[in-house]
Amino acid sequence: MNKTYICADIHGDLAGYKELLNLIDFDDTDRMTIAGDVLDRGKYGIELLELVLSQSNVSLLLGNHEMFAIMYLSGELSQDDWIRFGGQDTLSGILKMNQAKKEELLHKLLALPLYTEIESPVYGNTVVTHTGIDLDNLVYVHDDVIDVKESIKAGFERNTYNFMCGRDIHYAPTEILKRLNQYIILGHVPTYYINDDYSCNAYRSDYYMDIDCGNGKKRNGGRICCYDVNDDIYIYCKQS
Ligand SMILES: [Mn+2]
Repeated sequence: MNKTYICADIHGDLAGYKELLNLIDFDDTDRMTIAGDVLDRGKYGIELLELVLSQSNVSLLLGNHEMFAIMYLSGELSQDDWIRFGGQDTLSGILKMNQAKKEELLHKLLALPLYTEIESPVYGNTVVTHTGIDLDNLVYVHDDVIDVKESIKAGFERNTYNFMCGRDIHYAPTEILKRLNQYIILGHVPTYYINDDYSCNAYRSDYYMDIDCGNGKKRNGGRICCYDVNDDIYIYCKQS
């Protein structure tokens, strides 16, 4: 009851998402933020997108895979390139749509926000976003403080592709991280690439938390991770 959850990078796993909602007893009084990448890799990206957009207490943020769909629908990404990025099944779904349906989808995708803020008992006012900051477009309040929200906006506006697929927070040295003015919860990079033990557990530092536990690549042991903000615990879906 009245809980706040965050997950990320579900990647077309409709059954896994439903399993997660069951596991956490998600009800109308709870809130869920999905920090991007419901599309691609898994089979049911379009269906998953439709479901989360229909849930009034679930909000979806823009991930690079939603951006790929926007680029494809806007004629800025070729089918071959999208397939290379894992878009095969999403593309098949879109190819079955008529023009009106495609336009409706594009309209919905363009409305997805880049970030949101939640109140964390551990970290205070916290930014939730997909990739974090773009190291090539940091906005300084002064020498010692980087404005996280302004950096996200600047990175996206100056070079959307670079912001989504470039040198993100995972490449940031500690001198940069310690200047961030807010804690960040994000996904995008599967945590087995970051964790010292290569595990599919959430990654957590003093500056940010990555909860993409690799559900897009289940063969690597990847799974859905959900962060329970109130109780400061992680809930993992077992592999289906
Ligand atoms: Mn991503």
